[in-house]
Amino acid sequence: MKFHVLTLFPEMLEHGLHQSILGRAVEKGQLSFHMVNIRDYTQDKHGKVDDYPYGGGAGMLMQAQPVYDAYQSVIRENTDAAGSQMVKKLRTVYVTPQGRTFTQDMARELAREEELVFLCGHYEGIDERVLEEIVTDYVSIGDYVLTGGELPAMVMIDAIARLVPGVLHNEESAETESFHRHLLEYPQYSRPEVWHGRQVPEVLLSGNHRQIAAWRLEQSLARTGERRPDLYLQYQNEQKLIETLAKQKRKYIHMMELLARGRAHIVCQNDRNVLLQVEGSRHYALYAESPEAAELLLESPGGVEMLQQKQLSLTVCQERIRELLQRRYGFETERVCFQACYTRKEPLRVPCRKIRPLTEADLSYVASHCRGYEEAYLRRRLRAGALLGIFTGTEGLPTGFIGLHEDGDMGMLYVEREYQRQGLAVSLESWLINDQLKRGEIPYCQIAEENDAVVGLQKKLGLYLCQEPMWKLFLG
Ligand code: 4GO
Repeated sequence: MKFHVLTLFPEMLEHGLHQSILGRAVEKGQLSFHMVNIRDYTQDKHGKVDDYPYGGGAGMLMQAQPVYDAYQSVIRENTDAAGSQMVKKLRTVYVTPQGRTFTQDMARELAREEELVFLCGHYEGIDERVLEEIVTDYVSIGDYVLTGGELPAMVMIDAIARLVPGVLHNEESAETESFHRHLLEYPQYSRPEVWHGRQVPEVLLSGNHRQIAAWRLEQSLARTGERRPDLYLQYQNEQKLIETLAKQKRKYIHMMELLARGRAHIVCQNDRNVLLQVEGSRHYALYAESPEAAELLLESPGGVEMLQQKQLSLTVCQERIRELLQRRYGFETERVCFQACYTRKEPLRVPCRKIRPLTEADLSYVASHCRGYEEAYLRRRLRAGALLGIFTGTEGLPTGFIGLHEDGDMGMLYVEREYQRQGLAVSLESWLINDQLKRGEIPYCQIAEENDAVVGLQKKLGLYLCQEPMWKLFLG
């Protein structure tokens, strides 16, 4: 991932961002930082970049022209070598106390971009006109005023960069780490076993992983209740929703898992009716106990905001609600699926174990056998280590693959024609199921109506097929 930073003080970021974990990621080529000194773009012969504000008032403002030209240098560098006029639109973040407050969810969303531009103001700020032309996102790190945007830009870049696959050392990608949202981390201890007369909690020395996990959850709950009662209430609310959905597990497995895995947040809710948004995407899921309740939800602020979006997808699991959404809001049915979930705890036997994650180097192979998905999407999934290949051929090429979608369902299953009927699909899916079980997740998939072969495979592996359909609706 590449970060461009427009600033009057490039050294401030240059130094800070090349240390420790981020510095190592730069060396490994996973991140790159490109600082642009706005002063290099002034047309003033004394190097001046600021001037007095019209209408009077304290301090100086950064002028539009140098900021604009610095921005253009980044955008132009992005056009291809042939000098094509196609200018890539990059998300451009202006760090300002007037922005939306930066959160972990926002960091996740921004981490999906391949390139980002940060604009740092100084003095009293920047001429409004250039902001109107180049800024896509106004973001703040909190309700306080600083002398410049450099520190907040570094804060955001750090939070975003650590989510880029491969930047953190641990094998588990940030996406698959099983951390419960809305809960603070449990306390941790390292050597020595006794320090200042304080013992490391006994259970952590026991080697009993189940007990350790239970103790840590208990600690997280107690700590969150004590230190962040606001988060604790959110957590309790989500747990209640999960319990409601669990009463119709086969039907609402996707919503349960999205919540349980921390992959979605609640857009709006009244009582047990809820609209979820898959983190950092335009995918939504609706649970409502009646068409009236669905309507009430979509007429509430979060719902209205969703309806104003373009190109959104929404899953519903009730015919009458689908009809209402079609009639009242103009939703169209994109496809009908049947969900299947693996609700047992026992891992499956994997007959062939020649399986390993695919990498970005396999992009063209995957893309050629995975029609209907954008290349950028497949690249992101590959980077996240979410695609598994099976290698039973002779040439070191995969003979099939399977993947985990961004919103949590298994899919993208493919086996080369001449390797079919040898149990490769069974091995791939069993492996992926076991992987999810280790993280305490319930594996599930969404099968298109007509796909008998895939339905057969799910039954064979012991997944329960939901008899009622799910509709993926689309609003253009
Ligand atoms: C961002 C920028 C605070 C934040 C800033 C923040 N202060 N809370 N100061 O994220 C324009 C000139 C804004 C100085 C800058």
